[in-house]
Amino acid sequence: MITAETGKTIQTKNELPRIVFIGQPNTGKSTFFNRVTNATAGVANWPGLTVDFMQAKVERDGKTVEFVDLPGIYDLDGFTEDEKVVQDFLQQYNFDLVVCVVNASQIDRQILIPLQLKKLGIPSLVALNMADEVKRFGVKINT
Ligand SMILES: Nc1nc2c(ncn2[C@@H]2O[C@H](COP(=O)(O)OP(=O)(O)OP(=O)(O)O)[C@@H](O)[C@H]2O)c(=O)[nH]1
Ligand SMILES: [Mg+2]
Repeated sequence: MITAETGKTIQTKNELPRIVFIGQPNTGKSTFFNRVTNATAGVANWPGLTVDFMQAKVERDGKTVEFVDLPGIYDLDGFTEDEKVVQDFLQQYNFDLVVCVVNASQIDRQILIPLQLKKLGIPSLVALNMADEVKRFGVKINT
């Protein structure tokens, strides 16, 4: 069973393992995040950043992990406000894993961020979401 605990403050050194959700807008990051954290996440104000993020601590098998849901972006090197927020987050905070949520029916248009994460050497995995759409569109994925 997963239990989640809401917190208003964030530590800047991660004593807890921290997992961060990144990806293009509308790929299902927040849906995934809410599912993982039991939809009890709290909004936290991160010092040095202009927007609030969802964050939640999840306890499982006696271990606590912190999850953070970041805004959707198209390009880790981009110049929009949200892209700047994600860049600042990755530069200013410690994290242990980035989960890049991808709409699996649009991999050709969404592969940029996973490749950028790889190039930066950031520990990350790609979550192929929208499996129902993949099925509906008859897309075949060579994982
Ligand atoms: N068909 C389908 N829809 C999904 C799936 N996962 C999420 N959605 C829907 O996709 C829409 C966007 O989901 P969000 O979780 O808000 O996406 P997001 O990546 O957090 O979006 P931003 O915060 O704007 O970047 C919502 O309507 C979800 O219900 C999925 O696996 N299949
Ligand atoms: Mg979201």
